[in-house]
Amino acid sequence: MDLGVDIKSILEEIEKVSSLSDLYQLKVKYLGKKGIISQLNKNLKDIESDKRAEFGKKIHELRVLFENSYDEKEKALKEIERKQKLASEKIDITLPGFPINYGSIHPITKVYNEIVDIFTAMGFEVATGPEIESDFYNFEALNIPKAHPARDMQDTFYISEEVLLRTHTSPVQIRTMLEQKPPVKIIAPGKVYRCDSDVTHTPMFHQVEGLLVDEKVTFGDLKGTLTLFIKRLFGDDVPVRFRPSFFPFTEPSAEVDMGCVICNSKGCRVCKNTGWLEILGCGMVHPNVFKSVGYDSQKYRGYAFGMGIERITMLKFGINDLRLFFENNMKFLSQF
Ligand code: 2NL
Repeated sequence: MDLGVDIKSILEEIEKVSSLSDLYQLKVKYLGKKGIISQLNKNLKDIESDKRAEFGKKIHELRVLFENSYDEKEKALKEIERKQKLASEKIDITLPGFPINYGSIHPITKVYNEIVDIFTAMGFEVATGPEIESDFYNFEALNIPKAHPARDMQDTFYISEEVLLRTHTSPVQIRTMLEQKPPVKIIAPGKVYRCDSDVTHTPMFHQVEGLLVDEKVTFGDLKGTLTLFIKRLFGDDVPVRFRPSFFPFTEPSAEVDMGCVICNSKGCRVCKNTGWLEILGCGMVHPNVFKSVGYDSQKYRGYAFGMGIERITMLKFGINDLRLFFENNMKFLSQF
């Protein structure tokens, strides 16, 4: 009694399959509607009746054999597929992560904050004001006459004939004096603008100005305050000297030098072999400035000073190129 199929070769066929899709093809080939085993069942009715039961039993045995073999193979292939999937999705948690670049405080901001801290500890209040100013606050009220070179088109960014970008933070102090009576004790830190751009000048830079107005204020008070300030910023041992100078808004006026921190006063390129570095300008408030804000210059005296933060930062950290402050190079900035 023969079914006319080679069971051994069928089982071999299952065994040789290497993918699930090929295996499903085999299922169709044998068990599908028109499959070989299904076909045998259909032929059953043509078998002589005395042999039909035995024939049917054999077909059933064949089906069970096929199905068992099939199930086993399907299980094995699914396991292989699962392992391949797991291997391809494996994450090596021991690999180093992508580095995160942390930001840092800009050196200008650091020195700006340090200067503000020193003066607030001495009792100065921080005052701020607009960067877009009028000719009156930036020049007129500061005793800077119409023909003064500081008002030249080459130095000032004009928005219109009357409106400009402030060239110093002095207008903040003018506004403060117009708003309040003495005593006044303020510093005005912030951005200022000059139409100037080369290796040692940028169109925007930072300044801190200071103003103290009261009765009986002397040049000695100014000297003491600024000397203390410089020593707090650069160390107690740094020498400080005052030199006569000129500003339209102060009289008398002085420039303040400190011993060269680059060469320790021995003489170098930075201090041009003088052993001194200029870091501040200052003076006693000019009576014409008091007049333009309505202060009685018979009753009140004041001192004022101003400094550029970029220059002080360069001296403090030994930075020799102003442009480094504006390039946002992380390797440079993260050093501070
Ligand atoms: C410098 C010099 C200075 C002032 C700024 C000032 C302000 C008022 C009245 C009088 Cl409201 N003076 N400011 C005074 C002297 C010098 O700055 O070299 N700045 C970078």
